[in-house]
Amino acid sequence: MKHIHRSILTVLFSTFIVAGMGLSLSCSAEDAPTATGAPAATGTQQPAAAAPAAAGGGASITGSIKLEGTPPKMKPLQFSADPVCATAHSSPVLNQEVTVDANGGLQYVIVNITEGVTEKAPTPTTSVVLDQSGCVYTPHAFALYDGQKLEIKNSDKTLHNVHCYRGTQTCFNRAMFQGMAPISHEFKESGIVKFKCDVHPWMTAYALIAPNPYYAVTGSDGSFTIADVPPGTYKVRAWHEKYGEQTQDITVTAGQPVSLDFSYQAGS
Ligand SMILES: [Cu+2]
Repeated sequence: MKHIHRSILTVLFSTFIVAGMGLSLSCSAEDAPTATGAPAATGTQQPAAAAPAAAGGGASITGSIKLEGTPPKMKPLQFSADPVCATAHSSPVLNQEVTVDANGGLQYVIVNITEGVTEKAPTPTTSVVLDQSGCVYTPHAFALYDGQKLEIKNSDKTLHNVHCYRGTQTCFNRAMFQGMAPISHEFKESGIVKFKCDVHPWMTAYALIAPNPYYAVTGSDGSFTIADVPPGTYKVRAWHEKYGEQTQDITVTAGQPVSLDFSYQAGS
């Protein structure tokens, strides 16, 4: 009895702390997310989904990203700290940090053009959705166009907090209670950000706030396509949460799809 009592107190105390963080660490007004009444028009962005298409007359950049060597073995996530998380899964869920297929295709690599784009494409009116479901972020890695709205949902019957980092700096930190309406956030700066839940420390996700509409995230086979890139010479970057970034220069000619592959070395 004593034990149960202490557990309840611990949960209540944690809830209080996280709720407090939500109120006090919401950062500057510029970075503070706002609550939305209802899930508005949303566009889901799955891994490997193409970015919004720009004007025609260009060509696609298609490639594959491989992890060479023996990939590190990913451990199953330990959900036991929260019964809601533990009962949400009937089979083990592996840590998604290094997700490779049988051919070494590396998933969750964010690929984008970092230099050479001169045009400014319109900002998509649809939101990109980040869900918290089964105490895992979905998707694990994604991208959105600078100015596009990010909608964050809590589909779980438990408390999460969404702690966004840009490097070591907090971009926002919001508690999301069970049943709470989605929150919406608009980033003011391009770059990579990380999401983490302080209640469930295994929960992490990464996003690129892209400075132009030319980006993609590799799918489960390590492939990606950046569609409708106008003719020009560009620097293309691949970014992975563990293996870091690589860049290559390419030239796109109208009507001629370009192939561009990257490879990382396991153990590096
Ligand atoms: Cu959580």
